[in-house]
Amino acid sequence: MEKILNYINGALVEPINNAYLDNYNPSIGKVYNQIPDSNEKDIDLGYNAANEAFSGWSKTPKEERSKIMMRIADLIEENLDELAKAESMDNGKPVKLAAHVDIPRAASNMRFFATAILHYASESHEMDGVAINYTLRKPIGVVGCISPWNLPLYLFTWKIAPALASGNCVVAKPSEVTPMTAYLFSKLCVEAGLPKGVLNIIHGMGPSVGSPITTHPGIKAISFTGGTATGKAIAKVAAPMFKKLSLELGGKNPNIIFADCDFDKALKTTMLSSFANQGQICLCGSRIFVERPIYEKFRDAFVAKTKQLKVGNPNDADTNLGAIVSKAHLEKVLSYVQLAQEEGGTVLAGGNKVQLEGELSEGYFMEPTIIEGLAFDCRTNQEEIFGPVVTIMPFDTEEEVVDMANSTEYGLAATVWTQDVGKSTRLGASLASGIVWVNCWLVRDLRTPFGGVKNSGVGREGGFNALNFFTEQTNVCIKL
Ligand code: TXE
Repeated sequence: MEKILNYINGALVEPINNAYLDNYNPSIGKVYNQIPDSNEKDIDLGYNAANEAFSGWSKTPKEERSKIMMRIADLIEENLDELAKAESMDNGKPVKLAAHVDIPRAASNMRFFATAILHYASESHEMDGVAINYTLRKPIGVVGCISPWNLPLYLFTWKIAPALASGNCVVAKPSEVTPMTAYLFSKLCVEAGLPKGVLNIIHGMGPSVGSPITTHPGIKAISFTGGTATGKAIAKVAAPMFKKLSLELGGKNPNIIFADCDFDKALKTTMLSSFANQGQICLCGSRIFVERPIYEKFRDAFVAKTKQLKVGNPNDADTNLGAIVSKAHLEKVLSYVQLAQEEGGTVLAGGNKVQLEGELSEGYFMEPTIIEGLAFDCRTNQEEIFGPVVTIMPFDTEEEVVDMANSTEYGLAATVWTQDVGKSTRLGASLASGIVWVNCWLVRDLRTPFGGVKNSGVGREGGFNALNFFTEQTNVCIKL
């Protein structure tokens, strides 16, 4: 059985303890390769390699760093088919989605930060003939990047690219649930000539690999995307060590549909914002609020379209939903359907595990699910489910829907459908959310601030925000 390897000091290596974990293909429900079960000793090796490489990499001219990153981006594109198939096999998502979204975005992440660093400038403050201040922005040193399973290579590169571009060396941990594309990526880094030690990718579990990254005294900044509970645990250990922290956590996003919307566009995009990637995107709109005059019309059209979605083989071009990422996660998502019914909800579509045939008979498939009749403040409407399950509710006034939308502990993304500019600007201001999309969803300009408020996270990624995060400032004041 194929073994995934760690990438430390420029080489692909076995974990020190030679222990491995099983890696499942969620579409067939079977182990298909093995992943290093690394521990703090491998983190020490990775850290030492990164620390050694730092002086060279941080002094490498930006243009040179940029060129190497651009070569990695080219290699991602040249290997798009292989990467997309690997992502699908590891995560369960349709190959088509990985080929159109995940892998192209990984290349864009590398290219975006490879060029952003060339345009990165810092401030100067002149004091009326007294002195002039200028701000130097220096790389931090060795930084840690920890990423989740839902958009594996996409989110992994979203962190690594700005860290490397700004001259840091990295110890990175992909999710143990979806390690494959990070492994293939490490091979591309070797091929592209990334100097040894600049990036170290170490595989394994959260407690044995993620935790030693967050507690390592030499790793001065942590960029993390994942669950809110894990984010809380990381903040607890990293804050007293005065580490810089960027936390991208969960969401329970409202999708607000006013009666004056472009109905067809709202419906078409709601299909995606509800069920893309089996609903396993932290930006998915899982609470749908529809203004009462169009509630029944929208609900019926949405239910009819959802029933037509194909849950099936991720390799088929006409598959809309592939497998849920793991057995444990499928069980968690199904338990929320049960909870919703206990809380008085009615399942309008889906609600069940899907039993496919042949090779896929043991896979973790689930119907896209719509639930009606729940109070906005019940558990189903407050807790992150992170699967193909949405709730739908009517509303009467703008004030009421803003209150319901803002009622959760999360505040990552919101979507608003209206033709009224005044209403959209009012909601843009009053929704407690890091991102508000009006008449669209998941339209991403990589320069914009990305992140959430409340328990959805701390800090912002994207554009110069990410370069600011991965640099330390020194103000130099010169007396005139
Ligand atoms: O996340 P975890 P999981 C949410 C979603 C999902 C839940 C759990 O609700 O159901 O999180 O998913 C590493 N110190 N999101 O289990 O556990 C872990 O190995 C350091 C939202 O995947 O947070 C993995 O690499 N690291 C989300 C990463 O943290 C630790 C996307 C994320 O794992 C660690 C995915 C520790 N103590 C899930 N424990 C989003 N916002 O995009 C675990 N890890």
